[in-house]
Amino acid sequence: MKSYEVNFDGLVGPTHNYGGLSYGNVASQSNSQQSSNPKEAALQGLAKMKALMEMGFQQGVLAPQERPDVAALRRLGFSGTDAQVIERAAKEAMPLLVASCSASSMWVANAATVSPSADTADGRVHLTAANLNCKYHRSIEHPTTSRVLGAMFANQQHFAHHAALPAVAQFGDEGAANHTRFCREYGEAGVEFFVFGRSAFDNRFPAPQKYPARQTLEASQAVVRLHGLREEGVVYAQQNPNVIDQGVFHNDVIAVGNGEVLFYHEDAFLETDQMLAELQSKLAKVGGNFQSVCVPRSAVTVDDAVRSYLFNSQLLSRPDGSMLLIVPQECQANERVWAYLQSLTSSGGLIREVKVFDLKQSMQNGGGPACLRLRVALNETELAAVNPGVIMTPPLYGSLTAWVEKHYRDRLSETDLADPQLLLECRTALDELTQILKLGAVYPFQIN
Ligand code: SUG
Repeated sequence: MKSYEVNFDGLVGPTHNYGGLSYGNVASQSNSQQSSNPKEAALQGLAKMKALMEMGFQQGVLAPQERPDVAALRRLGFSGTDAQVIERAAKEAMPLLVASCSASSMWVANAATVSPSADTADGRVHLTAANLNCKYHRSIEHPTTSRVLGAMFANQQHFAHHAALPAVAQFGDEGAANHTRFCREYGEAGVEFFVFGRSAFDNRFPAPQKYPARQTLEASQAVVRLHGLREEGVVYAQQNPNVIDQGVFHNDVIAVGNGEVLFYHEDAFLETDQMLAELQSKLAKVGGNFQSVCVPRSAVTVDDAVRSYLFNSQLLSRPDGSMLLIVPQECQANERVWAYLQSLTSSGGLIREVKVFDLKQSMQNGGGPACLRLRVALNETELAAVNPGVIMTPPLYGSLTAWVEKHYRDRLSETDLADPQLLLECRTALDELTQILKLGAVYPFQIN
C-alpha cells in the first residue's frame, strides 16, 4: 500500500503579534513590541503550503485558535462581559492580555507528537497533544488543539487521541519539535527519535544554566508508553544544554530528519556517537540504512544556526529518492550558511536542492518552515479517512487566501490587542473558517 508524509501547516491566526513571550527564544525576545502584519504572515504561510502542494507533496492545514482567549482571562479572575474582561486585563495586567492574544498555535510542530500506525501496538496512528507548559501563552493551546485534531482525524478505527500530559514542568512536552522518525518507507515500521532537554527525576542528566529546557525525558517516555511503541523502535537523546543556553529552545532549531537521514549540527546533542550508533542499529533491524549529515561548527556556528534557522528546514523526499530542503530566507542572508548550502547541494550527496521561502513574519517570533508544520505519516487508507476539508487543494488555497484578505488586519501593535473589536473580528473569521475546513464546532465561542 502507498504511504505518505503529510505536512499539516498551521494557518496563522488573526492576532499574530510580537509579544516577547518566549524567554530562551532569541527572535521572540528581540522583536518584542514591534508591530506585526497578521495578513502578510498568513499569506506567507499559505504560499508555502501552495508551493509544496504544487511540487506534488501531500499538504494539509491546521486551523488557528480563538484569541484573545477570554475564557483563560476569566480563569485568572477577570469578569464582566467579554469586552469588560479585555478592558480590565488591558488596564490591570497587560502581559496577561498579550499572552491571551498570542497566535502561537501557528507553530503546529508543537501541537502534538504523532506516531504512525506502522510503529504502534494497536496499528492505529497515535496523537498526543503537547501540554506546552513551559510558557503560559502556549499552555492554553492544548484543549482547542485536541478538538481541532479530533475533527481532522475523527475516525477511531485509524486514529487514537491522547490528552496532553499532566501540566507540570516535570512533564514538559513540546510535541513534534523534539521528535523525529526514521524509516525506509513511511508506511513501514521505523525508529522514533525523542530528544529531551533535561530529566525531571534523574539528576545525572545535566541541565542548561541560563534558558529553560522545555522537554523532559519523562514526558517523552510517557508519550512512548501511550503510543505503544516498541523499545526496539525508540531512541532517546539529550540535547546539548550549552546550545539551549544559546537559544536552541527546541531540537528542531538544530537538527531535522526524514526517511533514513538525520541532518544535524555538530553541537546539537550529548553522547552523539553512541546515539548515532543506536539509530543505525535500530533502523537496520527494520531494514533501513541510517545516514547522517553533520554540519561542523567550523562551517556554521550555533549562533548562525539560531539566526538563520538552517535546521528548522523541511527535509523532503523526492520521487527519485534524493532530498530537498525548504529553508527560510534568513539562510540566504547569512553568508556562511548560504555557502554551506551551496557546497552541500553540489557535493553529490542525498540533499540536492534548496528552496527558499519568505516567512519573515513567523521567523521574527522564532518560527521557521519546520515549526509551521506537523508531519503525519499515513498510508492510503488512513489518508482517505482524514477529514477531506483540511487537505490542501487549489480551490481550498483560493478560499483561504480570500478569507485572509477579507478578515485580517495588516498591522497590529500592543495597543490594538486591547480593542474588544479584535475579538469579534477573530470570532467572525473563525466561524467562517470552520465551515471552509468542515471542522464543525471546535472553538470555545462555538461550544459554550
Ligand atoms: O514556542 N514563539 C514560539 C516559537 C515556536 C517554534 N516552534 C518550533 N521550534 N517548533 C515558542 O517560543 C513567541 C510568541 C511571542 O513572543 O509573541 C513564541 O511563542
